[in-house]
Amino acid sequence: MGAGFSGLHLLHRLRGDGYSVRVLESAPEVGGTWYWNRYPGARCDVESVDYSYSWDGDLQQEWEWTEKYPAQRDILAYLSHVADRFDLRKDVELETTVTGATWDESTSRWSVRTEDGRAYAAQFLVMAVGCLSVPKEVDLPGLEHFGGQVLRTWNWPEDAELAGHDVCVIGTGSTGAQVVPALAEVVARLTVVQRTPNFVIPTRNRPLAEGELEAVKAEYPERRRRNAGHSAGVFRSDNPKNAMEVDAAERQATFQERWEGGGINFLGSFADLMFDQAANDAICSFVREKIGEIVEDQKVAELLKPDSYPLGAKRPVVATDYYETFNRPNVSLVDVRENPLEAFTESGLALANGEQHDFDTLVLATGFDAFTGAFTKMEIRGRDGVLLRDVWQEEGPKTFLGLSSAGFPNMLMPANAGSPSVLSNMVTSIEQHVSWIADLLAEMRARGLRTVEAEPQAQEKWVEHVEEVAHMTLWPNGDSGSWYRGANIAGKPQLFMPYAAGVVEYGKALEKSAKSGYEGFVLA
Ligand code: NA7
Repeated sequence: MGAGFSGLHLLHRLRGDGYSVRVLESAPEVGGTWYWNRYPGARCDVESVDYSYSWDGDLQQEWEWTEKYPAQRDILAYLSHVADRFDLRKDVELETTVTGATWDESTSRWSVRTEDGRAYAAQFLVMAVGCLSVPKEVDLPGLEHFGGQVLRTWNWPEDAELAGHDVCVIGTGSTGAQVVPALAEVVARLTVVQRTPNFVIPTRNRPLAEGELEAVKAEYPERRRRNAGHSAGVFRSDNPKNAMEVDAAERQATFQERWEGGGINFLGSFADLMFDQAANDAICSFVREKIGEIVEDQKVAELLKPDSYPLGAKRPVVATDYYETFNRPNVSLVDVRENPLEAFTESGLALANGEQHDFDTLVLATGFDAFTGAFTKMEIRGRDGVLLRDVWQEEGPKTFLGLSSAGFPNMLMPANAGSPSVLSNMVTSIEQHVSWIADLLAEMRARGLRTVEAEPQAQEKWVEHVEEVAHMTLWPNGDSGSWYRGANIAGKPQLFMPYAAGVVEYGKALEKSAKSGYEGFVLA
C-alpha cells in the first residue's frame, strides 16, 4: 500500500526479485506525502542531492536538482520520473483506497478490500503508508459556522487562488511555518493563529551553484556511504565538542556560524544538545535572542519565543523568512495559548476574551495522526480476527524493530513507528528497510517458509528499548505536545514512536537479527 518513496522502491526491488507485486495508492498520482502536501512553500529540509534514491547509479547521475533544498513540485517530478523510467506505473493502481485487510489462516494470505469494492489476495502486505499521511481530526470549536472557504494544507487544491483574500492560518508547525511566509506575499491580510511557538531555523535555500551538482555526482557513492554512516541518515559535519565544555564566546560563535549556514546543520552545533539540559538551554536562548533581533514588535517577538520544551522535543522547523514575515504590515499573530479560541463565527473567529478576527479563507495546518493514523483508519484483522486498531489504540504501535507486529503475520511496515523514520533522512531509512525486507523474503523463499511475524517477547523488549533510548535524550521532555509521542491528539496512547538511536545503531539491530536466522521473528 502506498506509492510514495517506499512503495515505489519496494515495487522496483521486489518485482526485480521475481515477485508478483501490486501497489495500491489512493491518490491519482504517485508521490505519497509529496503528492498531497502541495501547499505554497512546501519544501523538504534534507538537501535535494541526499533526498533521492541511491539504488540506481544512472538515475542519480542524470537527474538535475536545481536548488539546495527541493520544493514539493521538484520531489513530485522526480518520483513521477522514477515511475516512468522504471516502468512502475503498470503495477500501481491509482485512486484505489484500501479500507481493510484480513488475514486468512487457512491460506496464509491477506485479503485486501478497497473502497470501490475490489478485492486482492496477497501473501505479503507491505504497509508503505507513510508516517504523516492521515490528518489529525480537526478539533476546532464551531468550525461549521464559518461561512468562508476552508483549505487544508494536506490536500491543497491545485487551483487555489488567494491573491487579495483575507486569510487565517491555524498551526505553526513545519507546515504552518512554510505556508505562512509564502501566503503573506500574495494575500491581502494574513492572520496567524499560534498555540505553541516553535523553534524555526532558517533554511537558507538557494539555487545550486554552477558545478555544484557535478561535484556531488562525481563522488555520489562516497556521499551515500557517508549518509548511511550518520545516525540521521544524512551526513552532517557535527561538532564533536560539548556545548558546556567551551566558553560562552565559542558557544555563541558556533551557534552563529551554523545559524548563518542554515538548515538542520544547526542541530549539529554541539554533541550534547539533545542530552544535556544546560546545553539545550543555551541553544534555546540563542534562538530566542534571534527572534528578538528579527521581529521588530517586541510583544510579537515574545509570543513567538518557545519556552516550555527543549529545542528538538517538538520537531525542529526549518523555514524561510518565518520570523521576518511578522514584520510585514499585512501579517498579524494571534496567540490562543493565553487567550483560547472560543468559537468560529460566520466571518471569522472569536477568542475567549471577546476579541474577533475576521477573514474569508481559513487554512488548516493542524497536523497529523502521526505513525498510527494510516493503520488505525483501516480495518486490519490479523490472527483470530484481532483488529489492529483495537490493539494500537489501547497500547500504541507495538512492533519488533518497527517492522512487524505480533498477531499480524506477513504484514511489514517500512520506515514507521519503532524505527528511526522521521528522525532520519526518510529516504535512507526507506532504503535500509527495503533491502532488509527483500533479503527476508528471499530467505523465506529459499527455506520454503510461508509466514513471518514479530515474536511477542521480542516485541515487548523492543518497545521498551525504543522508549528507554528516547529517555536517554531530551526528546520526551517538556510540554511540547509533540506528535513524536502521540501527544498532539487527545486520548492517543503516549509512547515515543521513532527510534532515537538513529540509522547506524538501528542497522546493527537489523543485521543482528538477520544474521541469527531472524531472531525476534517467528518464521513458519
Ligand atoms: P504539526 O507539527 O503537528 O503542527 C500542527 C500545528 O497545528 C501546531 O502548531 C499545533 O499547535 C496546531 N494546532 C493543532 N490543532 C490546533 C488547535 N485545535 N488549535 C490551535 N492550534 C492547533 O504538523 P505539521 O503539519 O506542521 O508538521 C508535521 C510534519 O510534517 C513535520 O514535522 C514534517 O515532518 C512534515 P500545538 O503545537 O498543538 O499547540
